[in-house]
Amino acid sequence: MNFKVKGKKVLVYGMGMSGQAASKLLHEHGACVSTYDDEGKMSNYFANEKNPMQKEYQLIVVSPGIVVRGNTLISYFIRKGTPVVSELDLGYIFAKGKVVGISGTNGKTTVTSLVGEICKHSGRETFVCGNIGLPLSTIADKTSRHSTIVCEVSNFQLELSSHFKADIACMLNLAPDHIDRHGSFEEYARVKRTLIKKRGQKVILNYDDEGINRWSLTRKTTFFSKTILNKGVYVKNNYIFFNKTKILPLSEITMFGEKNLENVLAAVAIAVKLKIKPNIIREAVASFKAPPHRLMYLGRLRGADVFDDSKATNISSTIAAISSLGDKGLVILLGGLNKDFKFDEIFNKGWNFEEVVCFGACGKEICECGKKYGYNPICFESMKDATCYVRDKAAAGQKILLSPACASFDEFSSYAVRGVMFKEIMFGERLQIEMS
Ligand code: UMA
Repeated sequence: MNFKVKGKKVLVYGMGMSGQAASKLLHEHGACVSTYDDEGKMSNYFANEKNPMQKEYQLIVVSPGIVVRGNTLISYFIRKGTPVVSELDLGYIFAKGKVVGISGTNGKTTVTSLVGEICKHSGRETFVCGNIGLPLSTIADKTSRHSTIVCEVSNFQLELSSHFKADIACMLNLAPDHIDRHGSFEEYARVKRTLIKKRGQKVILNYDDEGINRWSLTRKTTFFSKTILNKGVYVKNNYIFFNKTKILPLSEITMFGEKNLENVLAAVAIAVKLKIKPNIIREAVASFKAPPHRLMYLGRLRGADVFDDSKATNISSTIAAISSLGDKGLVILLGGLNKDFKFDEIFNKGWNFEEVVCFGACGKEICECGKKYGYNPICFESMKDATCYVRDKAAAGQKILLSPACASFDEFSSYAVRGVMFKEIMFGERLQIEMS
């Protein structure tokens, strides 16, 4: 791609992981880098601007966490005609090799990790990056034309990306999320769809997801499904098939729940499109363990089974967890920071929860919603208080599930910290008490 940065004045906006990686990459390619961060976070290596709108730049690189809609700095430079690209675009421009882009509302990290493991197992030079926690710009210069880059792609990253083109683009599912950022579900879906709209891509779509199964744009689309298809990746007689070829039996999948079956099917579809042999796929899937905080079984407390699904930060993810475990004996913990959701879908299915326990910034809102449908939720200020309550009442036959349907940022720095705290309260403190 003809994209020269040498000698150009470039402003990198946002000094988190992405901005730091982008600055370094640009500097290594001869750009004159300046940085800017709304929170005043500084770069130790480059000029930190105070008033970037008073300067001239030839390129602006934007971090994914920066909300584009209504951003004064971004609109100022776009109006001026200065090219504005995302960090994902920048990394892509300098990366070499085959790019796999994986997006969707839920399951992105699991599928990205699994595809990465399958690729590594096949002996390929593999880079796993993107929203999973490693900016594409960090690894771009390490790649070669033989590399396979497996990139988890978020909507935040896609929003300003016009260059990024995945050779294999996979969309897992679509459900309302991040409406607070995008303004509407339609806009969220439009941004997601840009991943699969580039020419000459191999596209992989979830046949079972009504939100996206009509997104098929080319004959090159491969579908995956939990039910039988004529072709593509599908389940028949407890086996995963690709067209007529048996790939692996479901019994060899170590991950739990329907959603994880979908995740495996997506990963298998990507792997077959990468021309990886069935026996390699089978071995890698059988030895794969899901990343933490995704409907993760933590253990048993006084006969109650305890599950950490802290990664469920939207309604569809929570519903998938409830469907996987079943409502019988289910004690569900819901709450945190609302991302502009209504919670009716959790309560309007007639599920017979054993108890609904709400917490955090939107705990009361969830409680009120539950009451409309005849439930009697109990509400706590904090996740800690809610968890102590369920821990102290844990009893045989219960399934205790943290699947909050909300972001964690009202109380925690991430869903992972929330999940760790949940486990510590459920098990750690009890062990300490028993030992003292
Ligand atoms: N900042 C501003 N102005 C703003 C917002 C932020 O200047 O309006 C500054 C902050 O002060 C901070 C920096 O930008 O210094 C943070 O940048 P960032 O929010 O883009 O975060 P990074 O550290 O670069 O991490 C990003 C992704 N974060 C977000 O999309 C919010 C990480 O995904 C990703 O792992 C990383 O790049 C590597 O690619 C996290 C995430 O929460 C895990 N993603 C969302 C999700 O999964 O739901 C999309």
